[in-house]
Amino acid sequence: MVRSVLLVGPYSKQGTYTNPPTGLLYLHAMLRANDVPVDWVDENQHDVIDVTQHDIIGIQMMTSNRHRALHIAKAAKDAGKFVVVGGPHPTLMWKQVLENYPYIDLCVIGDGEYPLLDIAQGKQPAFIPGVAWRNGREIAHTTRNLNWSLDALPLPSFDAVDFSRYVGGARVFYSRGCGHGKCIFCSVAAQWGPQRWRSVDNMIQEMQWLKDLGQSGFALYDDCMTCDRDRAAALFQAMIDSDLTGMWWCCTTAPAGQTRTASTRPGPSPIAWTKMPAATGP
Ligand code: B12
Ligand code: SF4
Repeated sequence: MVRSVLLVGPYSKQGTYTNPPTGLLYLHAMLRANDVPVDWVDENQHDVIDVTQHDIIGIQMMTSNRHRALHIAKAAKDAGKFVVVGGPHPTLMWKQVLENYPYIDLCVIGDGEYPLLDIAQGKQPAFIPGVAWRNGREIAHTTRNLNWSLDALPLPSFDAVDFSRYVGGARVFYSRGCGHGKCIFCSVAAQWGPQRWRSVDNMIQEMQWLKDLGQSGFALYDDCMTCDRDRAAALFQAMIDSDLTGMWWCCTTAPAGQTRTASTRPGPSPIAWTKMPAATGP
């Protein structure tokens, strides 16, 4: 039996620069494409969270917003719902989460699209890669399948976003993970595994669609955009060729040492500015 899902972005003090929550929109798109009834709310934009209308309440959880996420999870469980959490915190801390918070039924470990679809379609956790749950007194888990075919994912549901509520443009990802992955303070490698890329065509398709939706600015939020210099250059060139040269920016890293190459190409460059971590470890 298919169960309906409410996706929740809990309040997290974000400051004034805000983007639509791409992770939740990827989940939304996957469920929608498979005829699972789904809605999403973003508490950062003052949406009211009504946990009574759906069968499953799926909550995004970072370490920094976990207290708010736990509060919502408890309210959902009190309303008799099946409570799923995903995102960086449960990906890294699923055992601790399930041991301490009985009102959480299941944690998704890593990429959430396929596991959440399986849950909504009623599959038993033991047969779903990348989940942890309580099995009697034990905490059980399955190993995740790294999704290397990011192009196969439906594009995030940007058509379900009221962009006037956000200050920044759409948060777009060319890859998941970081090709450097060695900074001792950083959890990206543990969260995402090795860096996995989308194709240039798939990126351009998404950017073109966003442009059609009235969005000419993109926040390329990859953790290390220039860890693969050739791929980065190919995307920048395709953006120029496709006239997708509105305001955009990306993150990169000093160890890759490649930003200069990417940003000083001859001819018109769409680059606006890049961000680099101040400390990048060994
Ligand atoms: C955009 C971003 C931000 C934005 C928005 C944050 C937000 N609330 O979403 C801003 C700039 C505000 C921000 C701030 C901070 N951030 Co930040 N940020 C990111 C970044 C670069 C991208 C997030 C993203 O969109 N990813 C892409 C999408 C596709 O992935 P996703 O959202 O994680 O969703 C997928 C899965 O996680 C999962 N999933 C997610 N939610 C759910 C829910 C359910 C129900 C299910 C089933 C699955 C699921 O499925 C999704 C699809 O596969 C990540 C790094 C990264 N690459 O993920 C860091 C990251 C999330 N940030 C991090 C940190 C540490 C911070 C700060 C604490 C930094 C600081 N010192 O101030 C602050 C905290 C802000 C706050 N008070 O909450 C850490 C979090 C680590 C952790 N243990 O939680 C990350 C992982 C980076 C890192 N270096 O480790 N951040
Ligand atoms: S380069 Fe960035 S994403 Fe990669 S390991 Fe270092 S801090 Fe993390």
